[in-house]
Amino acid sequence: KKKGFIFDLDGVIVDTAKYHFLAWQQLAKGLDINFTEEENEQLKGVSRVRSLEKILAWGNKTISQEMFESLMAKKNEEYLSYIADMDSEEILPDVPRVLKTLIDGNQPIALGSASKNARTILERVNLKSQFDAIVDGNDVSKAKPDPEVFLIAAQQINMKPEDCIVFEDSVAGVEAANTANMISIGIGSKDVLGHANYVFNDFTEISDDFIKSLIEK
Ligand code: B16
Ligand code: MG
Repeated sequence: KKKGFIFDLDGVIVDTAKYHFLAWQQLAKGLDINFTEEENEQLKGVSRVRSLEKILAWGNKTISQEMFESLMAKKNEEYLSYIADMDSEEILPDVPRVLKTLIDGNQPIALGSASKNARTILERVNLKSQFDAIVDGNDVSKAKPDPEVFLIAAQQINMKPEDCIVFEDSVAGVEAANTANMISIGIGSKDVLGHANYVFNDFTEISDDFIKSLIEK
């Protein structure tokens, strides 16, 4: 039997949320906006444009379109400087084991990320070759919670949505997977991801037997 396994990137394969946080915090500081880690939590899975809109709204700021574009570029430059130093040591625990189990079982694997930097990051951590398809922020017109990113990923690995399983760390991403009619597996806290079909704190809690049971379903 075959199932399509779709992985989110930030927060699932690597913890880049901390780098997004540093870059957004720097930007907020320049605008005299206080930006907290709790607010950063709400930016997980959210596109770059939408993230900046939210930060400006929290800080009660309005800026010109030109300024908006230039801040987005600045944020990304800063973020890129952090991810430039990444290597495979930053892959989250047991992600390589689960990928290996899937590859050994001939299961199609795709990436479904909101990030426009997804390919760069996968290259940095040396995982790009493990994916049969990569769909990221450059390929979609509608951001999570819209299911577009996962539906395109399913199409690219020739799987029906109902035969796909999505690993996600964000509220918006789990919602996107559910709307796509896929099985959603939340990676993180049950309190935040209670709307997922299954929730695990991280991949160390996901056994090979569990993966096999998903394939047999
Ligand atoms: P970029 P994911 C998302 O990635 C991040 O969770 C989110 O915090 C970020 O703003 C978004 O990518 C866009 O990233 O600025 O690199 O295009 O979790 O969907 O893999
Ligand atoms: Mg994520």
